[in-house]
Amino acid sequence: MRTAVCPGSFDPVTLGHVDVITRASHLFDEVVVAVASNAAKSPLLGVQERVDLVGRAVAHLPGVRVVAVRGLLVDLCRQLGRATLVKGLRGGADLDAELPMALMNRHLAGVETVYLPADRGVAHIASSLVKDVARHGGPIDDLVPPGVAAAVRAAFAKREG
Ligand code: COD
Repeated sequence: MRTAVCPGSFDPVTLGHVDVITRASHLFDEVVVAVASNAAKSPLLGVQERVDLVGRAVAHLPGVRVVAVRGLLVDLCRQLGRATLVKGLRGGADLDAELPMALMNRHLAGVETVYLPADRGVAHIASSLVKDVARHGGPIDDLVPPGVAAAVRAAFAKREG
């Protein structure tokens, strides 16, 4: 059984994430989407809400499930029988950020990382930009799966209220 782990902060999940997860599901027998924490980021949405939103966005994909991860990603990969990490690459900035992580994950546990080039139609989408547009009252509905825009707006309203 070939298992992929698609990790990310998913704060919030976007159509770019869904594209990578969908393509990974065509390449692997099983895909585990890992909602992890990025030490450099302070999330807008709680972990359970992120897991729920990703779960709804990928519910139509067979062989795909979503979990929350607290520790190291490589520990999850080991538990799954040395799963392969699958991530998306939008450009040079992603590569600069991703390469050290891939090398570290291989150093820690021999876990390999496979990169899928972002689809041109969604390569401009980043969770941080989605939040920035929403924070300023702009439209984000065509950047994220159904239900996510409302959750982001509600989170900002709660934060400001
Ligand atoms: N098109 C294609 N790919 C995309 C798009 C898009 N529009 N948007 C995002 N992606 C890709 C990103 O390039 C990334 O590969 C993935 O989707 C997730 O993106 P984010 O922004 O949701 O998540 P990040 O980058 O904040 O995730 C960082 C991790 C959580 C993976 C990292 O911090 C981590 O591994 N944490 C767990 C703890 C750990 O193991 N630390 C040691 C790391 S060596």
